[in-house]
Amino acid sequence: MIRLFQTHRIRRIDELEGMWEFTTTSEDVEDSVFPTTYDFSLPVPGCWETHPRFQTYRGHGWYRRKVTVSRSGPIRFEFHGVSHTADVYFDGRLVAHHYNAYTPFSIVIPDAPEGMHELVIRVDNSFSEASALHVPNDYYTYGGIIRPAVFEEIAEVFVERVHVTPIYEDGEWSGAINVLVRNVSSTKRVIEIKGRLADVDFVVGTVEIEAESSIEISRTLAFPGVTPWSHESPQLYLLETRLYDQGIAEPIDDLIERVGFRIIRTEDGQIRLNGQEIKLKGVCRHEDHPLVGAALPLQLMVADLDLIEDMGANAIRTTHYPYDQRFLDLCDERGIYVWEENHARGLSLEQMRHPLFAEQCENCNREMVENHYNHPSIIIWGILNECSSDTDEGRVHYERQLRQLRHMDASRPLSYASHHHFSDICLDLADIVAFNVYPGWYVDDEPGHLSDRIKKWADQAGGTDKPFIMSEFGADGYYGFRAPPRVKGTEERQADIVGKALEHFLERPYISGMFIWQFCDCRVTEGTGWLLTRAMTQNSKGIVDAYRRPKLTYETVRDFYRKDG
Ligand code: ADA
Repeated sequence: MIRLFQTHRIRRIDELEGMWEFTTTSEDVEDSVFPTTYDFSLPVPGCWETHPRFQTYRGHGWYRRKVTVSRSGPIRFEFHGVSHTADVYFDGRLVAHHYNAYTPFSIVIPDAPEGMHELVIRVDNSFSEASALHVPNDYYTYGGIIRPAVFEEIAEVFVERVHVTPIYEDGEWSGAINVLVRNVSSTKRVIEIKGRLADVDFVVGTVEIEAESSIEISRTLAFPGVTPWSHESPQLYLLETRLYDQGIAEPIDDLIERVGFRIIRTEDGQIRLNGQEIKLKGVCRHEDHPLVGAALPLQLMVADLDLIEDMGANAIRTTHYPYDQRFLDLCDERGIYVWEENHARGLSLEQMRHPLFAEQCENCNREMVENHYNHPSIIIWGILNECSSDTDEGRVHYERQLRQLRHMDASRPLSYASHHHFSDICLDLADIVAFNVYPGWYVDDEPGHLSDRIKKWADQAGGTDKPFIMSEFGADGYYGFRAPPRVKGTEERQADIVGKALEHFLERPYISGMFIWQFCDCRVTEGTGWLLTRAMTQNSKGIVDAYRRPKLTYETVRDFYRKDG
């Protein structure tokens, strides 16, 4: 399942879920040499670490399967996450190269002959020279086709993407609809796009589209009487778009999206949804589970959200990468507010100087916004967690990436989580000021005082009148380790630290939101240095452990989040 609703009624699609053949090759083997035998069979979606032979394997993994084209013509593949580099071969020909585990990509083959074809994907999760964002880190970069993939038989002209931007003016809702149409044929075509949303039928437009090109068609329409989307009432509407080729009565292609009508703004130091101030009571989370790695099935996503909601939280920060769209669909349905961020955690200035850093970040930003634009749950785009926002050279990257995001989406506030409490120089660039703080864990400060001091400093460092968020705070707690002296690492001490922070943060009116680090324990990359030698090779600051068993902190969070309105 790629989404929680049907995305096409006309286009023929086949999910590529199931067992694929699998093998590995050493990195010294030349790129052009294909494996001759595939001795294993692995599930897709899935991570190869779930197989006993590959629990710590890092390198090249080859996936192979057959696809059947029912008629000669254009076909399309959509991969929602291959970790972390993919080379896709169709009948032995390289048709795509993609970097980044956490963003979707698609491939069109304009002239696939009818019959059976071979699809091979060489996946690479090694920390090579070519990787600026996937580096040994405080989470694990798994290997495999970790998110769903689909195979589609498309028309020569098809709907590539639809974006809807909700507008609220003079007490009325409308929506700016933008449709991207692509012509993969060798002739110019005239097409018409029609749609239906919230019981309104409409024509988006009729256009001429050149051979082998794309075109955008836009129209703003009124949608009277829609119920706005909010946490309390997460009302969603299906948007059906149909594409008509000139002279043909029946539509030749379609795309169904889901939208919610809501406006998210920052004003007077507050985050406002549909004009009302909201407070984010959230958790940070990694997509990770010992049994499935980063390839969480729907059941586990639902179970995570059930626990998160049970604690009284209303928000999630997708640390530290864009999420699986099924999870975002669930957040849309449940009215969970989402801070979604690009993929970059704790990169030093040295690491930001990697020659591919800017390009890989910009691709990640673009793929994140293009694919996740319609989710009403996403209320903040974030970038570059704990990177070098305290240097002039780092600022160039923050400025460029925030400009890129603003250009692609002017409807959402932007932020980044900083750990440079008294030396950050990029606060003026963001709409929301956000700091990761660890009072009681990495520093001894009392949480309220620390927060007040940072706020005071941020106000004169470019952050004045902007909402202020505590984007991380927490402490290690090893599941089952309980001891009367409440030493660091016990469940008791973790609950004390998180409880004290919540007590102080929740009572401060200037704090618009908070995200506890973190929802569940997660695997980290093994290495040297304090970060990569964490006990049990995991980050143990979860409120629940890696298997989702609640620690003492769970009750503490539940008490505070539920008590607070
Ligand atoms: C940072 C970082 C997290 C995690 C955390 C910790 O704030 O953003 O990814 O590493 O510290 O546990 O130390």
